[in-house]
Amino acid sequence: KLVERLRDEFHFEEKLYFEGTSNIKNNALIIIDIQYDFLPGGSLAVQDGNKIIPIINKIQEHFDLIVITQDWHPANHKSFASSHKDKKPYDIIKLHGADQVLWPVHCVQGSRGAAISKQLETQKTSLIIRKGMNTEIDSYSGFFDNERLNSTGLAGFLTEKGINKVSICGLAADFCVFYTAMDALDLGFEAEIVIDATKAIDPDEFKIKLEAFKEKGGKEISSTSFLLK
Ligand code: VGL
Ligand code: ZN
Repeated sequence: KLVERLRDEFHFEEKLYFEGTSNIKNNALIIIDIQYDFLPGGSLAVQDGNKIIPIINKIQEHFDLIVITQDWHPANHKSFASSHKDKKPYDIIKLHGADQVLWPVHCVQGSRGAAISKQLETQKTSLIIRKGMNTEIDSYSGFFDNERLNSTGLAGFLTEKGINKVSICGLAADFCVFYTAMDALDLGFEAEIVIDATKAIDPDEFKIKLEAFKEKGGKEISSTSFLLK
């Protein structure tokens, strides 16, 4: 597993990083794409997306390490319907051999829609990972682009910080949250989705994907279980 390999490569002292620390110290919070375009009024708004922000703000105090992701596309990104002739949002095309949902233009680099919501508390955030910059390839996961050609460096960062478990929340549950969570498991992290701190574009689709995540060893957790700690 990558985590183990990185541990070896960085010569981590298991003692220093893993022993005697509370579980939560080894547990990072990954907040996915709380950007205006995914919030009510945005171009790819997730219904009630704004309602999870206070919950995300509340659980942050239970984590020592917090990472945010930010969808960050060039204006001519191939995941946009507008980049293809005679296509409309939510059509599905083949892009480099793989199915690609075409989206409305969203999270264009430097635009207001791409900005992280001011309602999200970010004082405790150590790292903002940007993704989706390659015009040709979409990037739902915070770890890799959809073709796994490029890593964002997030796995190495987390591993160097002694993280072995990630809790994932944010938008959208059925895309960026789900694929980040699946990649976390693939990379050897324990992973859980904070179920009341995420909202889906298509809740039915998310139900199916959540089952696949749990089948793979992922967990579903409620924010209330942190608040009880
Ligand atoms: C997302 C679709 C396109 C997400 C990003 O954040 O879930 N979904 N780009
Ligand atoms: Zn996107």
